Amino acid sequence: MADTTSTCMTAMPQRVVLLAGGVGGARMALGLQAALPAGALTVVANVGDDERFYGLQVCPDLDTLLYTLSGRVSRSQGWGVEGDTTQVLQTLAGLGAPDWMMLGDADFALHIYRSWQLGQGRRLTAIMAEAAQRMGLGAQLLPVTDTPVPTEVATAQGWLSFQQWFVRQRAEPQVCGLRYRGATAAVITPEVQRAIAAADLIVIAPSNPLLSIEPMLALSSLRSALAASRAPCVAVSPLINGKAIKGPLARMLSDLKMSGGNAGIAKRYQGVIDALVIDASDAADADALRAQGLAVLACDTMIPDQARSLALTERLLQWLPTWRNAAPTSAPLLNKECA
Ligand code: FO1
Repeated sequence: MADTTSTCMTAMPQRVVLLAGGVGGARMALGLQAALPAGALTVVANVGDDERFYGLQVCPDLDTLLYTLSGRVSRSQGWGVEGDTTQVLQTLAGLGAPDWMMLGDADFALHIYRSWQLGQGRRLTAIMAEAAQRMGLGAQLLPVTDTPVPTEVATAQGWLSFQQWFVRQRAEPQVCGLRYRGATAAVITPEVQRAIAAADLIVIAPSNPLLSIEPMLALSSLRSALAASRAPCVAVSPLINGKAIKGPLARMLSDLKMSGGNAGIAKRYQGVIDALVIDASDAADADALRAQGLAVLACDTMIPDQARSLALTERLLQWLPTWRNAAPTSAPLLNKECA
């Protein structure tokens, strides 16, 4: 978090860390990758969504980032590989085996490769770095930790993994709790530690706070690294017109009786962020957020494609040097790991 009395960014940031989940995070990453100098962007990805399927390690957020930043992502889904075939899954289904998780053939290959490499004792960080290099990414892509920290959803049927709840059960069971299992013991990797220590800007993507960002912030070592950083930390709100555009966020917030709107987002990131970018449709929220000590930019935050993502990034980078009067917030965010 920045000492905003002394921070004045005048030049293009040279080392930017983006904390990101899946689809929303990947779109933000695309704009940053295009706008920043080569090698300036490090994306730190959530691994709470990871799932074992046929004994394979599936990492939806890391893979969505990998496919998006390498230009391979399915444009219609926002995840998976564009034009991928489904021979393997269809063959499994014909054998009466589970097919609830839609994995294309090329995607299967990545999971086979990753699981084989993990079985050889390699770290997830090293495997993803190699995949990113071979796929020609212009950014560094890091899992927040090499330790499994599965996000689990409490329902009337008991605790479900996130993918079991979201994909297999179509997000239908009512949510009565969330936990980030193992997060209190897990630590960020040395690569993430170094990237944050060297950063001159930290951005939190417009990803789902409960499912993408907080599973990472539940690692106390990430909070400590962010607190020790002198770089400004800016979150982009995932809300448009005060609501989540799509996905399970709105439903979860209401099931868990958590306050919504941008005030709710600011509260969730209290003590971590110095500034919040909100959509122009929510400009009326700006004064109340500023009164809490946040710097606020209201602009178009809808990023359906690379052009709009680049426009948002450029707007954000232009605005950064002007915000130094914002005072930092102080109270830490509570760890919401539930029993
Ligand atoms: N989302 C779905 O709605 N249905 C699926 O069958 C599905 C499979 C899947 C496989 C690999 C992958 O990387 C992502 C996949 N997703 C699927 C998306 C994923 O469930 C979510 O978008 C993220 O976990 C939320 O960040």
